[in-house]
Amino acid sequence: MTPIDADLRQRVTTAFEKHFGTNAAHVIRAPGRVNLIGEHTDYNDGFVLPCAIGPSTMVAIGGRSDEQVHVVATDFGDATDMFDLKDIRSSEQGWANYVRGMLDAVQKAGFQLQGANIAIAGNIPKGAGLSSSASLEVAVGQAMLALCETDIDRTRLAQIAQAAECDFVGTKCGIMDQLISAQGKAGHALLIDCRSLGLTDAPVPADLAIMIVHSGVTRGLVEGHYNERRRQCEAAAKAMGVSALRDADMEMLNAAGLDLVTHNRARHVIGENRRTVEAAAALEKGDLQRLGILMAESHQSMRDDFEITVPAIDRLVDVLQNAIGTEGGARMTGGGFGGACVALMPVSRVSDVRAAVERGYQTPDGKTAEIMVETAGPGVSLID
Ligand code: GAF
Repeated sequence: MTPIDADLRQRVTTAFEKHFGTNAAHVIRAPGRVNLIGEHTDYNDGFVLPCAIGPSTMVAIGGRSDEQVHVVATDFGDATDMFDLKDIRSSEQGWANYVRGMLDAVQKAGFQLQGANIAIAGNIPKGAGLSSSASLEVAVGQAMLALCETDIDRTRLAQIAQAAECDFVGTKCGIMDQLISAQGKAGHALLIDCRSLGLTDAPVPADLAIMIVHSGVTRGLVEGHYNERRRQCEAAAKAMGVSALRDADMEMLNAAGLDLVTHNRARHVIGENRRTVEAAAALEKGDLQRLGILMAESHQSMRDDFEITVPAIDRLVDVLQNAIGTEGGARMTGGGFGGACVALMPVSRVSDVRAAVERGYQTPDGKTAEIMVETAGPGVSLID
């Protein structure tokens, strides 16, 4: 366990003991993720290339003799929640809906649950586009099933977590975030086929650094924009007579006569699927030049065709790309409208690139950006 994980474990178990007066039965860790390339392709049945990262959410859980669930969230000032497993409704506290939604979805998937006490602690920066919510869903689901001594296939767990987010929280997300949090593999990114849910290992070379830089623009209340993009993609697929944009190509798109905005949204997805599959091959070959070109094209497409970047993010990507040069690249990562950028480069270049970001980029409130250098880590696991 890393020292940071040990701190988080200490925080979550201490909160559990303080709040519930006993020791937890289990502690579960589910990681955040960074997507190397393949944005807004998952809900179009396409390809994504994420890896799990070090920052995570931990859940400590213990049983109760009734059918209630009592929750304490250390990252929200020890806010609490309480509900009955037989009657789960939406809460006014945003964070609580991920817990309620997940347990509702687990039950709807046919699993029998028991009452529980739950403490939550996380260290994934919120609003950074690094999947703090998916990791919470996966951790809560896995913790509850561990408490109930019930095994679950990890892909199934991810599907249930996705259903919780779509049906209970209301963001019509794809499967990427939940699946990589559940299935992540140390030292690897995963090329995920979001139609078959097939996972192909994409080893991350030991001398390749994964840098994540938070723009300081917090993603918040973006469900509306996100769901709108999804509707536009579905409309484009329908107009071309295919079940998802995964099955469309540029020839079909050019013949479809779509309005400009819908055309551009579809063009992003068609190009991004091709780039993602190519990037996985380039990563495997250690071809950093090609990776850099693909990442630059991906960013440009998110900026101009999918229109999900913001000016601060574009400036940050510019600084990163100039500092990195041709060996590696940078792009916005995640759903968009703020959050973080991902940059790939030889490990030997990290300190120069870090210095360039510190010199050349300020967050909108005038601060230095938070920079993380991550290695690809494992998916959800039982810590205790
Ligand atoms: C968010 C969603 F949750 C994912 O499913 C994915 O669509 C991503 O945005 C964009 O690639 O993280």
